[in-house]
Amino acid sequence: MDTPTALAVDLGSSSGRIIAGTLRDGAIDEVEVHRFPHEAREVDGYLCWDLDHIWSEVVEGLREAVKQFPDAESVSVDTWGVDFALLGPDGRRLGPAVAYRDERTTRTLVRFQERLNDESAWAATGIAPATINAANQLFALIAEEPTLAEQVDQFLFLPDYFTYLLTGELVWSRSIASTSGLCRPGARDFSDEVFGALGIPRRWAGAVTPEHDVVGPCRIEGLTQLTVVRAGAHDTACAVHALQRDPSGETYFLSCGSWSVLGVLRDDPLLSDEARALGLTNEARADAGLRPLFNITGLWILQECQREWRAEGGVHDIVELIALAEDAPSTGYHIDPDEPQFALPKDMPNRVTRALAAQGADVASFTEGDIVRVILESLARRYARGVADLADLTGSAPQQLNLMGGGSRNRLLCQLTADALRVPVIAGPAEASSLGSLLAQFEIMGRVNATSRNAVIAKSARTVVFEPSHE
Ligand code: LRH
Repeated sequence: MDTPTALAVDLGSSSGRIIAGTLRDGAIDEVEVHRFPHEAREVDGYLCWDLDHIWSEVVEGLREAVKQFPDAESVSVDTWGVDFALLGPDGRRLGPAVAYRDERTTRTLVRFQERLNDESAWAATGIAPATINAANQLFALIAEEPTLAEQVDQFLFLPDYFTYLLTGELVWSRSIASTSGLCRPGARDFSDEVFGALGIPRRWAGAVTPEHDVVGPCRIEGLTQLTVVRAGAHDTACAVHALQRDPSGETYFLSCGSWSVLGVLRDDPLLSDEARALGLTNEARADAGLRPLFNITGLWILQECQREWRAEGGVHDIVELIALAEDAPSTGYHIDPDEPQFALPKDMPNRVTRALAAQGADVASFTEGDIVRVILESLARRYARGVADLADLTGSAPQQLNLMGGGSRNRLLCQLTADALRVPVIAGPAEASSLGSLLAQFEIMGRVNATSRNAVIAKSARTVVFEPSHE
């Protein structure tokens, strides 16, 4: 087959995509075969993912993909970080899959910290302590639902859960495990110390294993021609795989979706007290090496405003909102996206205007365009601070910033970021996770040599350069 095709199942926290990629003349041509929205909903007092719905959309999308691309040979699943499914002794899923924004981990935080305080958690894992971490979620599960916990045989991180449904194989993939707060620094294995301190049975998980391998044949009817591989289980790890290395120095990246994941490529974790105090977290790449980064509440703030404005019948289309924000002069007021209230669902326009009013802004006159500008300027300022912090920690400032993911389509955000950083922003690819997944799949299947990665990315990724403006 001269033009092999691979399929990426790329699951984000608000939509899922099945993308077919065909390798032709050293470039990957992507076709979005299926896209579906999904969201966490409240079930019995917990905010939960509808994994059955997601799974049925994945199977439907893959069936459509093999119909359109009958020669498709491989598939890999990536998802957002930190969430997991529970399995009982019969291998079936137990209970709902609670979402990381659920507040159960806030209720159990004091008890968590009595067993593992922030300093010890950081020293044991190199991961920034956060209530969303799988470690916190498993602790909350045991604390709040002991009867359910007693029935648990194993937990699987979400991409590994879908890989299990596709193949019947149980795996704990390094890139996704690295987001959990359960691994030793560098994420080559789980930390027995952390499991022990939190009272999480160590038998609930197997060994962490490196990705970029073949898992096995797909066992789902109609899809048995596909070889299931692990290109990268964590969506951000896939996005980072689609990154062209910066020949002039450190490669800095900003993966821009609901989260703004701002980091740098390294071989070793950054574990200083300074890194801890700044909230750095050392996550793993899918091939090898690490990506020390800051997980910043990102376009979620804007998405939640859009949701609210849509419900109220206001302007909510993203293209229209960006155009309004471009025309609106700066208000001079900003929010701090790190404030925990901006990571919560609901009531976002009020949260933003309340924070601005507290600084003295006359928010009564603020339009949607003003609020969008405030949010985007605030994010750009936060990125500039994060880049400066990373430069201090690594001793090397970036010559440019690769801004990938959906946010790369937001030209105002790209321009404001270039202005705030005073370096060019290379915006794109927008579908970075799927490109990274497809590229890695071709490497795993022997279709692309790792040494020609940069060349394939250069030919495949659509990018636009934003130069800092001179004012
Ligand atoms: C982005 C992301 C991010 C975090 C979050 C929970 O989709 O994967 O890297 O881990 O989800």
